[in-house]
Amino acid sequence: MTIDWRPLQELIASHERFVLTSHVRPDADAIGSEMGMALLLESLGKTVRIANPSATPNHLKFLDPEGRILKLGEGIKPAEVRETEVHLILDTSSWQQLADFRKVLESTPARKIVIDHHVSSDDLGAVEFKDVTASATGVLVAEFAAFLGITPTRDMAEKMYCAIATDTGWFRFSNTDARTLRTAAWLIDCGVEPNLLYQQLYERSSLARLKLHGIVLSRVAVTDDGRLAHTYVLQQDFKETGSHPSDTEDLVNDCLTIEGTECAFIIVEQMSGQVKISFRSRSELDVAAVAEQFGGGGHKKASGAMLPGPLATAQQRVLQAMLAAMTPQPVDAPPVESE
Ligand SMILES: [Mn+2]
Repeated sequence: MTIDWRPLQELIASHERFVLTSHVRPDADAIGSEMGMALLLESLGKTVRIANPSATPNHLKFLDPEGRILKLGEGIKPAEVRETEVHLILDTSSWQQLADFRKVLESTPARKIVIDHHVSSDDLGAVEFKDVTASATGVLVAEFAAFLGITPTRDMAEKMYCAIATDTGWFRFSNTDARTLRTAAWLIDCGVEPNLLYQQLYERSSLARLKLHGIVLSRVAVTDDGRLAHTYVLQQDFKETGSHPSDTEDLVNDCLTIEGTECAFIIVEQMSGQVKISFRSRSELDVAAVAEQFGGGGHKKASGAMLPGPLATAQQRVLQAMLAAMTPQPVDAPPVESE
């Protein structure tokens, strides 16, 4: 699929002031695409502001060293956001994902544009530049630069590269295609040094986090012939290692690196005594349906729920629910007699 970028080129040529926005809990594709697009528009002499419904997470602040991305309601008021000619929405086309920005966007006099690669889609009243076959919004931003005949500066290219590299799990997810790698190669030609960005994105753990991972991974248990892996985190673990609840991210994914695993969950004890469960699946098992049994929800392959403690009781309940939801393992069927 190729996007016809001409209408966007014309829209940009005929307007001066732009606001860029992305989704709640922004990831590196959101932040990288916004920053890359902002630098691109500024190279064309445009005035650009960036405002999001959530603050930029600490680990992505290196993409915005000057702190120019503002949070709606904190760094920038809704009335100030509306003072623009064009409102450009990147990496989402869902009202839900825009949270508090919905009101602003519904009442803005500005022209609205969406650049996105997600399947889920609401009518935002925007001109859409959408390609669900693109691995990242960063790919689309880079392709737009190429369409304009602009060679990204190193700075611009780095933002786009981070967007693409993270949405493809550093080029290992199934969405990684030749187009992704061609775009990445072009950005490297523009000065990107991938190893430096990899360090920024993935090699800035604290010692406390690493020690927490050691403890929690040493507890991983498998059941049902290794198809289900699970582990848990106690409040005591945070105290002992000096780590934080956010340091438990990715641990459930690590459980799925064991050969033969189809699904996994992790239980994290909360200060309140409740427990938070994160579910993952890489099989047909729909873990959103399992999470819903406990009042939670999410996606088919990643979901979560909050249960009352104590941890051991919650663990038994969740284990039973997961085992019940998993399809029985195919056994060697006896030869069928023809009728
Ligand atoms: Mn994305």
